Amino acid sequence: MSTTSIPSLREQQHPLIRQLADSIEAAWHQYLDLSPYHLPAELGYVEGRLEGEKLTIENRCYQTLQFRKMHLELAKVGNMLDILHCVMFPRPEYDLPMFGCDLVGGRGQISAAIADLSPVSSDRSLPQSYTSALQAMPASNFSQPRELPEWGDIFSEFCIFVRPNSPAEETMFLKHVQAFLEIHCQNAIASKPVSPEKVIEVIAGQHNYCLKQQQNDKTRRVLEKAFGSEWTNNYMTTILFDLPN
Ligand code: 18B
Repeated sequence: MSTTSIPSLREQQHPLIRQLADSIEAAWHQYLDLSPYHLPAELGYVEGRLEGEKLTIENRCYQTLQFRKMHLELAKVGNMLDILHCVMFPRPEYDLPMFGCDLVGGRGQISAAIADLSPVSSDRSLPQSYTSALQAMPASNFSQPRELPEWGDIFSEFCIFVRPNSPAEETMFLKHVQAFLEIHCQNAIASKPVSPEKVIEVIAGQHNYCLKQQQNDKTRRVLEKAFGSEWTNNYMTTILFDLPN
């Protein structure tokens, strides 16, 4: 697949965001057979103003046999805030967890780095193949772990949520996410469609995931200040965390 635009924002982002964006796309291209996913034209590239600073959003989206939508978003608020947001939404016919990742930084420091493979089954467990692969990963020890907000009960026991405080910790985070992606893509391409009963359970799990993510006030506040509440609500429910049918 060819890429249609030069990633202009990427070069201006914090190095960890740039490296992670590159490595997410590299894993997608390496393991998956990508088709384009068309966002509404006006939402592929968006500009607004936040406290006198320009807010720029750049979206990349693909789909595959197993994923209805794979979304990589880079956002930048002047020189204050750099953001990477990524979610892989499996098609509900496959019993696959949600890969999600968010990096938020400003003035040279990443303040929040989170990545997870989040369960969607009703007992909140991951498929066995994921659990064994994730348990076999070398442990990553970060000096500044962060506490999840209340809505964060969607995340798995393997979730990392940290403030990386050195280049070594940034690299450790990057490697950890690369391992998540490798495990996820390899499991996804080997997975088979599930029964109609299971599909219903997966849809319910994905709904819960999206509804909880929509409760992230920190995301909402940034977008609202630049684009207003109506635009933000629409963006959070149709682009960032749209529910599966
Ligand atoms: N998010 N994040 O994606 N968010 O989208 N994000 C923040 O240092 C944006 C996801 C998550 O402590 C912060 O505190 C904007 C996914 C969690 O209450 C800001 C966009 C996941 C927190 C933003 C965006 C996810 C968090 C505060 C759209 C996980 C902590 C930074 C481009 C898989 C929440 C800080 C808390 C924080 C902003 C998680 C500013 C605008 C996919 C748990």
